[in-house]
Amino acid sequence: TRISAGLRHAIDRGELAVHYQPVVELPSARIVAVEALLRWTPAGGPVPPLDFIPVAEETGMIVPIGAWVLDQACRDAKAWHDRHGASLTVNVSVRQLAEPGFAEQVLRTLARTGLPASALVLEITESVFVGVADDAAPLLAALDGLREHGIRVAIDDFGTGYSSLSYLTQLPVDILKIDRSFVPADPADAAGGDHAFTRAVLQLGTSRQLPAIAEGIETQEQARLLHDLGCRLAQGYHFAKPGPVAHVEAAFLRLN
Ligand code: G
Ligand code: G
Ligand code: MN
Ligand code: NA
Repeated sequence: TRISAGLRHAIDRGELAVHYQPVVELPSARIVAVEALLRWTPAGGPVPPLDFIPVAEETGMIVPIGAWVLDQACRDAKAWHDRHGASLTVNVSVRQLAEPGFAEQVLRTLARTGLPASALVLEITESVFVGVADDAAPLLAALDGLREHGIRVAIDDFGTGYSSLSYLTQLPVDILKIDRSFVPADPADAAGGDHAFTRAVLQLGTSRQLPAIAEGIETQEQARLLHDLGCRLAQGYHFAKPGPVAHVEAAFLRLN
């Protein structure tokens, strides 16, 4: 396809860029981390991640592209960690995690860029952890190896993958990212049954010391509701949209 053909040259042609979206603490809205989000702009104009990332995964191109993202993001985040103590979260596909030598690659990147392991969070989508019992074992082992070095693991899009809450207690994870579909659009609407799930996840997080990040916070009311429910970390357009390095620097000046 056109996408897979174009992706093969995307790195060499300098068409890839990493944007960043702040993760903030509630209620202060100070930035405590940034999420790296890949952008691809070939000659014809930008292609949305939801269009090209699945193709990159199917073709295996996500392996070199993911390595490029990690390197770029660690270099950019080094300064934010030095100046503000901010962490970096990077999305990792199961295809990358399954690659032999992935853990070594991550450790080499940290050594090269000077970002400490304690400042790196790898985001894995919840689907990696469900319904793949046998094939999952080596992936979970790879995650555990990284965690032994102090790298943290977050479950992304949590709540969309149908894993039971109790199953969570067996997974090698440090952070839950509550998918934005579970954040009530209008907190004043008492019919919003979404509360129950969010509340349960936050309670589980408290009992197991698993911090949660609420995604997709678009209004002050949502931020207040999540804080009232006991959520300490949030991300969303209400605080800052994803943007290039200069955009993040401005957000640090505005919020920290
Ligand atoms: O930035 P945006 O909302 O358009 O991202 C859409 C999806 O693309 C998100 O689910 C996100 O996890 C995924 N994504 C963004 N950047 C990367 C990346 O560098 N690697 C992988 N594997 N997924 C990414
Ligand atoms: O799957 P993942 O959580 O990695 O996807 C992150 C995506 O969510 C990014 O593409 C980003 O652009 C998008 N995003 C971030 N904040 C908001 C928000 O407040 N509202 C909506 N609708 N999307 C958001
Ligand atoms: Mn993510
Ligand atoms: Na998500």
